Amino acid sequence: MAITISVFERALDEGRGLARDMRVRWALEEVGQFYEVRLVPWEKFKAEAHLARNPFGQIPTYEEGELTLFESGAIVLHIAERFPGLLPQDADARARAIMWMFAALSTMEPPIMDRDVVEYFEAGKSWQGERFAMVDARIRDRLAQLSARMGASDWLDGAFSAADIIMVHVLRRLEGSELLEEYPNLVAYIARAAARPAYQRAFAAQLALWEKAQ
Ligand code: GTB
Repeated sequence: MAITISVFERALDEGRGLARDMRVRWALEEVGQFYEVRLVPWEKFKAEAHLARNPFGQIPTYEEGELTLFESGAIVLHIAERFPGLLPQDADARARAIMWMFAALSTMEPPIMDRDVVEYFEAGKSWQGERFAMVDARIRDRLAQLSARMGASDWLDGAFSAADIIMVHVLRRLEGSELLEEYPNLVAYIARAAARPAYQRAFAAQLALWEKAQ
């Protein structure tokens, strides 16, 4: 069945692959599924046609036959359940992989996204420095806890899974902040994931879009 995802017509991250369609592309590449891309220009995010796909007017969205999904975590979980390769067969291991997906989305990602809010939307505000320090302290706590749990493991829990896709993509948003460098095992974790051929195909696809838009 044909798969279509909605992505930024023109992302603002200069092809760094930080927008959340990267997770979906990566998951589809891991399971070997071809997909079409619908380019959504900024001015159409809140247009009726896109709101019908995602009531919040965001990307990514995912269409497969009659099914339309939004929320990158739900989409990656669906892909992992629909196609083999991204979730363990063993029921307990599968539950743990899904737990890690939630951990990435609801425990790691919020303070990391807050940092962008402080950096871009609170620039010039009198409280920006204080907020930066507070948010960075929260992020450091989370990174230290994740780093301690991962130790020398290659992946979050046994074999590579959908949870690693989400977690690595969440962590990548910190690249360039120097926060990650305090945790060499997390830096190595991201590098290991980024070396995967599926990651590289997904990254190249979104980069090509950005380059074409120049
Ligand atoms: N929880 C949702 C999910 O995981 O799917 C969040 C989706 C989301 O925030 N999407 C952003 C969006 O559509 C794009 S990814 N924003 C438009 C809006 O809310 O109206 C975040 C993002 C935004 C911009 C860049 N950039 O320009 O480089 C990168 C990433």
